[in-house]
Amino acid sequence: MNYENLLIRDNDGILTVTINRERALNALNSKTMLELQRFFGEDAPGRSGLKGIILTGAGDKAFVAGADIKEFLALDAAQGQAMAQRGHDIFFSIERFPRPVIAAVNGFALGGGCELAMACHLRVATENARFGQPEVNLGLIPGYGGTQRLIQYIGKSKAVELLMTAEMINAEEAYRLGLVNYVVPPGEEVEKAAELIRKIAAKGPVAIAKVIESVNAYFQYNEDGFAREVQAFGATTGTEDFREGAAAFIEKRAPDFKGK
Ligand code: CO8
Repeated sequence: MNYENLLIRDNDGILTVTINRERALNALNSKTMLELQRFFGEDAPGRSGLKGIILTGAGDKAFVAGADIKEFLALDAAQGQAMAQRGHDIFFSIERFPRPVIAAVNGFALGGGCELAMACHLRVATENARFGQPEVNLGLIPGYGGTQRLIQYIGKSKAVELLMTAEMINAEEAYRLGLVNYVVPPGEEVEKAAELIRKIAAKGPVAIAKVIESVNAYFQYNEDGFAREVQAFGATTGTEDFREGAAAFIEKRAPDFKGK
């Protein structure tokens, strides 16, 4: 398992996967997404003795601060839609993984980072963690399942508020809303996640896989909201507003949206 942006540590069948782009607050660039795809699609499934996986971010500031904004500046609508679809497929492979996958959220979990944490089965957050879907600040919408999974965890009312205002919430509020399972002091998040995996590893593995499969089935409605999100994300990627929002982020200024 050779990766550029993922650090993998095996501790007695518990794999800790650290997204390792600390200087960009672990933002998900395409290389990292490809590596997550390879890890969850090819390397992890065949691994014998695997008890579970912990996903975390390098450093003490961020879990993942989103998709890498600098990389998708020039995308048109079709490319944006394709990129969102690829991200959905990768995040589904996490959500459908038959062993427990736990996000150890050690700081900012924004945009694609919040979406990544939500694709995991459980979330342990540090007291300084912050969650949010700030895409509308950029003239975008979430493109990795955020409009669907945020509602699943915290309900429509609060989810719509967070999606429309782009407000961040702290770990305590995320716990109160049901977005995270545990809040721990910084530095204890990986051990807490490992403790949960050890507890689950003592149960029947087939039963655990079937719990995951059955719980996921609950959310398959007639209308495919995930497909709708992919199309809608593509539509926002092609806008002048998005170019302006992303340029404003990079130039560290407020955006001037024109509604086009
Ligand atoms: N992408 C790229 N670079 C980033 C990102 C990001 N998402 N977040 C932070 N960085 C970089 C900064 O540009 C900065 O780099 P540099 O030093 O070269 O300027 C470095 O990380 C440190 O960041 P800051 O200086 O901004 O650190 P602060 O402590 O001042 O602020 C924040 C921390 C609040 C987290 C701030 O960095 C921020 O607001 N980041 C952006 C958060 C965001 O908007 N995330 C959503 C991105 S969009 C998204 O995730 C869409 C998902 C779906 C994609 C679908 C397919 C394309």
